Formats: sequence, C-alpha cells, structure tokens
Amino acid sequence: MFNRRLFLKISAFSATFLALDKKKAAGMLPFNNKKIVKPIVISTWNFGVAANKAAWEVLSAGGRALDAVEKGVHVPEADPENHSVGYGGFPDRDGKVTLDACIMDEAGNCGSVAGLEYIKHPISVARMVMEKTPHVFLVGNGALQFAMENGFKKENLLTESSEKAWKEWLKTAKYSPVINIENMPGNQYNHDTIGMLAIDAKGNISGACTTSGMAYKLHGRIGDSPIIGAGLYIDNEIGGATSTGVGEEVIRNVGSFLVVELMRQGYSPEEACKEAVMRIIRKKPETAKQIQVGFLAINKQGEYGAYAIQKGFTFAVCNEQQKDLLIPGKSHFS
Ligand code: SD4
Repeated sequence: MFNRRLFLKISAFSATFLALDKKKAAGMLPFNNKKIVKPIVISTWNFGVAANKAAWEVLSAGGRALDAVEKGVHVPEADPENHSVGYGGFPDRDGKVTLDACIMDEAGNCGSVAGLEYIKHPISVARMVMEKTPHVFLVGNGALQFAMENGFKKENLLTESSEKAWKEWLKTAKYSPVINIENMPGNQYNHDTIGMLAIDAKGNISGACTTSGMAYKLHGRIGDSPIIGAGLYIDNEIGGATSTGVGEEVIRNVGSFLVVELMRQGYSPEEACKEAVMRIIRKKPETAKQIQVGFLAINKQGEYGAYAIQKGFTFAVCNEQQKDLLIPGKSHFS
C-alpha cells in the first residue's frame, strides 16, 4: 500500500515536472529570463486608459501599487458618462444604483463592499474595510452605515440620463446583458466594470475592481466584482487577475483565483486567462455563446495577457515606455 502511494506520488510529481518543463521550453513560464517591466498598470476596457494615467501618477512617483489602483479606479467611478461604474451607473430594476467593489494588496489583505448605495467611491470604502476593520466584506445598509461613519458623503448617484434610460427600459423590462456593451458609444445597457492590476517600483502587486454591476439586475443581486477570487485575486509571489462580463459565470468558476493558480503552474498570463474562459465555455457551451466574460492577468515579471469569450474585449496598459496602450484581447469566438 505504502509503495503504491509512493509510486503514485512520484508519478504525479514527474508528470507535473514534465508539463512545466514543456511550458518552460515554450517560453511560457513566468520564471524565465525576461526583464521585469515595472512599474506597470493594466486595466479592463477602453476607459482603462484614463484610469491607468491616474494610477501612473502614483506609480511613477515611487508610490505603492495599492494607492495606484485606488486612485486609478476613482476616475471611472466619478465619471457620470460611464454608466457602469459608480456615479452615473445604470440602476437595478427598482431604479437603485448599487455598487460592488473590492481591493487586494501585496500582503494578501483584502476588502470588499457590495450592494452599496449613495457612495461615489466604493473602492475607498472597500479599502477602509480592509484597513480599519477585522472583516473582509460589508454589504448593503451595513456597508453604507460604515461608510458614513467614516466620513463618506451620501450622494444621489442616479443621474438624469441613467434615470431616463431606466424608465425607457421599464417599458419592456427585458433583462438580457448585451455583449461588449462596455465599449459601445452611447451605450444604453452598459454594465462595464473596471478591473485594475498594478506592480509598483518595489515589485509589489495590488488590484482593484469596481462596478455598478449588470444594469437592471434584480435588487440585491451581487456579481463577481466584489468577490475575492472571482472578480479579483492577487498573490504577490505569482501575479494578479481580474474579470469583467457576466459575473455569475465568473463566480461559478472562481475565475480570478483560477487564473492566478494556473500562472503558478507555469501558464503565461494569456494562457491562464484562456483556460479560465474555456472552463466557462466547456461547462455551459450554449450560455457561453450569448455572453461575454473577459479575464486580464499580470505575472510577477510584469508580463500581461487577456482572453475573452467574445471578440471586442479590450484592455489598457501603461508603463514607462507606453502610457496609453489599448490592446484588443484575444477571444474564443471571433
Ligand atoms: C457583474 N462583472 O456585475 C460585473 C459586470 C461587468 O462588464 O463586468 N461588466 O457581473
């Protein structure tokens, strides 16, 4: 019995070793000789370019990745034209703008808020949950109470144009998320999310993810974005990952954690994102045809990559050499 177990262990080890060696030969291992490009910040969708610039101000001054991602995602959170994140976000079907956000630092500390109303910068509340409480996650009225007790201002986040769009939607009240609505100009059913990952000059990794979630969702619905491991995951030894799109499918597959664990096994960021996308497609092939999910990842070496179910996912990159790079993510369906 003992020998058999030992044999199985040795076989499993050899198989893993051989698999890793194959990837190493293909140049996919993170621990290759590639030069580390840092600091660097990457984020989801076209509006990631402006957000990255704000993050870059922190990173280029030698600041901490955690401060950079918080400052960076403030940009779309405060933008009333962005009908997806924070202020100006499209409401749920009851007309309420409810926000989900999370943040994670290089030490594995994390904080989240979900279903938070009336607060323009949920990411900063999430950071405060992380730094000032013994908890990780606050929701709904409790999150609002905590925010107000800590000096956040209660504001109406439903702009005139979002209210108008919601009233228009009520006429049919059909809930069907539109693929890549995030990048459509004048989009009516926008549900985009910003996921941001940064490595600072010290090589430390942090990430943030913030959204108003799927437009016209059921009141009380929470997506992947505030869930550590689903919408965001950071492991300072390996890298970080974040997701966007239909959160239910990301949660089912613990997407961002999966991407980071695959990078630990030797996958490149893009290969890891692709495998996470393929899990979603393999489990629900019919559903997958109708929805978008995209993953974005960076490894400890500063190599980055993305992969999505559908064509149209984009991500933004900013480092010393290139401040406003926008890259089309590869996808399963073209
Ligand atoms: C959610 N993942 O609430 C978010 C929505 C999103 O681009 O990312 N939209 O499910």
